[in-house]
This record gives sequence, C-alpha cells and structure tokens, in this order.
Amino acid sequence: MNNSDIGKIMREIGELLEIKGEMIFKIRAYLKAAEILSTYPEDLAKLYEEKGIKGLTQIPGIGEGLAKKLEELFNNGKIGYFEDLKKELPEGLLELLSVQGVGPKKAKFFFEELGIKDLKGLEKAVKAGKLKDLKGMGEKTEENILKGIEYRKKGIERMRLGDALPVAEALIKELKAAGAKEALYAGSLRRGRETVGDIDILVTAKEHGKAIEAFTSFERVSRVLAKGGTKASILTKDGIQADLRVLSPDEFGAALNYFTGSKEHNVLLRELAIKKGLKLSEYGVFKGNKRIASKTEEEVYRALGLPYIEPELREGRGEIEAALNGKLPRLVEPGDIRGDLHMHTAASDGTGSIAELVSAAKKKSYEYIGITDHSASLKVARGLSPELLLKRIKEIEALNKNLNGIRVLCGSEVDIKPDGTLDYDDGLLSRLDYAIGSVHTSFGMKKDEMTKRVIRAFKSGKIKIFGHPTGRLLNEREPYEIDMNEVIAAAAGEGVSLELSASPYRLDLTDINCRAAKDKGAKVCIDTDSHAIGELENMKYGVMTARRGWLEKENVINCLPLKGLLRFLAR
Ligand code: DGT
Ligand code: CA
Ligand code: CA
Ligand code: ZN
Repeated sequence: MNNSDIGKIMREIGELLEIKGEMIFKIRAYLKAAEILSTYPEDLAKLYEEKGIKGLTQIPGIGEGLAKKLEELFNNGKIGYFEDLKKELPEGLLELLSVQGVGPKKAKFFFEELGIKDLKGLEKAVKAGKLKDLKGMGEKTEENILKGIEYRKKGIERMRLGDALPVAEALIKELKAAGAKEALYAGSLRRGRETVGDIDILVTAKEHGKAIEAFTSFERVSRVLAKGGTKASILTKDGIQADLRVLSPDEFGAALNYFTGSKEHNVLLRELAIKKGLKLSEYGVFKGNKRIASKTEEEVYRALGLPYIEPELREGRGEIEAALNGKLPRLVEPGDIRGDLHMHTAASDGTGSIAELVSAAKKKSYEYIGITDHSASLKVARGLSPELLLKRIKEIEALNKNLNGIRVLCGSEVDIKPDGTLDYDDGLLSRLDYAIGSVHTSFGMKKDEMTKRVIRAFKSGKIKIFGHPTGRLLNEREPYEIDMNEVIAAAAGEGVSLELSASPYRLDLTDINCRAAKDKGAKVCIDTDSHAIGELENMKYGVMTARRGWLEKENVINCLPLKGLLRFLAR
C-alpha cells in the first residue's frame, strides 16, 4: 500500500461523508488528510512500521483520530469506518462525483430517487430520459450530464501524467535492482504529455529473463498481459498498462528514438532519412545494408544531419525544421525555477503553515515563495477577509526579517468576479506584493463574456498572474469557453503573466497555449498551486508542459532572480 493508495481511501471517505451530508468540518478533515498523505515525501507504511502511531501524528495535519484509522489500515488492510460507510452508500456513487455537473447532493438524490449506484447506472438513466422528470432537473441538466459522462469516459482511457510517472519510476527502480543496465521510459511519458495511454519502458540487460521477471512480478501488477523472451506487458493496480522491451545495447538509441515517438515525429524523420538516401528504422540508420548509427539517440540524429532534439519537442510541430535551421529553443529546465508563486495555507483551503512552506521551499533551494490564499468571496475555500489579509501582510513582513536566503512574498489568489472586477478593493491590493487573478465562479458564461471578464481584470493593473487560465481539470472538467488568443495578446499588452499550473490535475496553460504565449510575447509563471507541502514536487510536471510549449527560461517569470521578479511585479 503506497501513499497514493492511502490518500485515495481518505478521499473516498471524505466524499462518501459528503454524499451522506455529514458536517463540513468532518468532510474537510478527510479531504485534507488525503492531500497531505498522498503527497507525503516519506513512505507512510514504513514510517508507521518504524515509529508507530507517534510517527503518524507528527505529520502536520494528522491528528490522533486519523492516525488510529491509518494504524488500523496498516494492521488489518482495511478501515472499519470506511467499510461501514460503504455498506450505507454504494461505493460506485463516488464515480459520479467525477462527472462534471454532478456533486455530492445530486449523487445522493439520484441514488435515492432512481437507485442509481454508479456511472453505468447514471448513463442508462440519462439515456432513458429519466433525469429530466426529477424535481429541479430539466433537459438542459440531462444534456450537460451526458456531456460530462462522455468526457469522463474518454478520460478513463488516458492516465494523467502525474499518475503515470511515479509508476514508471517505480518500475525502473525495480528493473535496475534486477540488474538492468539502461532503463528508461519512452513514449508519450518521456515526451511529457499531459496524459498517457500506456507506459513504454526500454532496458538493456545481460540477463533478459531477469528483467522480464522483475517487470512481471512488480508489486503493483494486477495482471500480466504478455510475457515473452524480450517483451512483456502488464496491467497495474492503478489501471495503467506498461510495456517492456529488452534490447541489445548496440541498438538502444535507435529503439529509444523510435519508441519515444511521436508517430508524427518518426514519420518526418523517416522522410528526411529517405531524402538523404538513408533508411531509418527502430534498429538504426542504414546506408544500403550498412548500419551507420544506432547506439545513442545523439548518433541517430547526427547521422540524419540534425542536432539532438529534446523529447518534449518531438510532436511534429516544426521541431525538425527548427533543428535544420539551428533554431531549436533552449528549453527551460527544473533547475531554472527559482521560486513558486502560488500556494495555499491552512488559513484558506490549504493544509500547511507559512513556516512549513518556507522550510520545504528552502530544501528545494528556492529564492522566494509567494503565499496566495483565496480571497474573501470564495466561501467554499474559506477565503481571507480583508482584515485577515492585512494581518497576514504584517506577519510576513515580520517573518522576512528573520529569514536568510529566501524571501516570502505576500500575495493573494483573488477571484475575478463575473463582471471582471476583483474581490478586494484597490487599496488593499496595492499593499500586496502581487495578486493572482483567477476565475472560480460562473464557469458557464459565453465565450465573449468570459474573455471580456478576464481582460477587464487585466486592465485593472492589479493582477500580475492569471491563475489556471482555462479552468480545466484533466479527465474531469472541460475548460470554460474563453478566447485564449485574445487573452494571450491582452496579457502581453498589460504585463500580466499567464500561469502554467503544474498541478497534474490541471496543467493549464496547455503546451499549445504556452507556445502561443511565447510567440506573442506574454510571460508565463509556472506554479504548483500547492495545498499541501508535498505538492511542491509537482513543479516538474509544469516544467515538462512548459518544455512542450517550447518555453525558455526567459519566458518564465519565476526563473528570474528575486530582483528581476520584483521588478516584473512592480511594473
Ligand atoms: P500514448 O501511449 O497513446 O500516450 O502515446 P505513445 O506516443 O506513447 O504511443 P504508443 O505507446 O502507441 O507507442 C510508443 C511509440 O512507438 C510512439 O510514440 C511512436 C512509436 N510507434 C508506435 N506505433 C507506431 C507506428 O505505427 N508508426 C510509427 N512511425 N511509430 C510508431
Ligand atoms: Ca505509450
Ligand atoms: Ca505502448
Ligand atoms: Zn490556488
């Protein structure tokens, strides 16, 4: 049982309580625990084994009661409380919550009125037109829910990057422990796509059998789909398929290049090879029958007359032309990131304290962080009243006097209201180091209205970052209607940076929008939007997406040193 399994159980308890209609503080305790535990940097089972219940209660945000439930889980493999809840309410109801437009209240209502127990049941009821006759529903609701179901079903086929990468890394660790020399993930995962269909792993190993054995006996395997001399496929408990290929070292580079893809990139490379009188395959570059490159990817590209092309660029979006013209971007790297400007504390809907965030950021060698709790009107996230925000400004001022090597900026994630005005008055906003403006309400606005709303907020001169610009939740919620071309142009003009939320549930801006921002001269800010300390580690997903959008460190404001950043924020 790993941390993400444990987090999932906590979330499901919280959600079942929500469907049941329990007290909000109780629900929140479980949902918060889910965030803290699923991203906790140490292995929780091991922590418990070594330090017992004491070790668990030392985790900030985990009290005695929760720790006891975890103890039960580690000892019995289940939690009685959770089992009882599942007897009261079918577990399948949880699936309904991931459908856009269905919340806990509706899930309960559908269950009680129509006996709907899971996604399948809901789909059947919608298609039979049973929902529209319920109280408070209509054809429009039914239509929306059907759209939500279809979007959700599509999503199940592709895993989020943030769910797949840890599994791939765990597999690679196993393979290395079993003696594999090279072990890398290829495919869409290596290209850093926001979602992946499956994990592709390539290894070289003296003993092929040992690698295959290690792969198929991975602790998270639920089914072995295929097992041969040089290939194997598994399905993991996370519901993801992984394919392994064992290769000989002299063809590793060519295979890595082929299996990294994308298909489009491969096709273009092959055409280029043909133009040069060569042949490219997964076994190498050939001149007639002679293999002239295959060992490393660099060799393969060189044989085709190209410099190395980073995996994130290999989408057939002009990278080969750029490479031929010496115009490849120098992509932003994780080490270029100097701070994180979007994080929440327990004062609003986060789980940590400012001090905890500071110490976590110091460990990452950040030069600065920005604390940005929600603004007053966002009641669901317990936004800060103006008085509390003023108190916080002073608190952070005092804190900075005692800090070395890192600066804490006092920001706010301010709601952009439906009319485009901001949730605090100008006087208060001017006292902050900066504000992130975000849309959290009225997602259903028409495209031109939403675009106007956001641009009006830009023109206030009071926000420096536009938070999670399209509002999408990967595999769960489609973006709201908004004209990103106009928004990007306005951001460039008004000196507002566009956030690239590194949260694996968002990755918003998309890669395509990042590239448009770069082309139009708008800056990007890669933020984690952390609600728990462990989420600071999500930065890597943001960087991967930025790289797919051809971004260089010059395009990203949190690659600036503190002084430069302050200058940007002050403009
Ligand atoms: P995914 O898994 O759907 O997220 O996307 P990929 O890109 O990982 O695709 P996958 O797993 O089907 O195959 C891995 C790579 O192998 C792919 O990126 C390129 C290469 N490949 C697979 N099938 C073909 C093909 O029919 N033609 C060419 N040129 N390359 C292929
Ligand atoms: Ca794949
Ligand atoms: Ca594959
Ligand atoms: Zn936020």
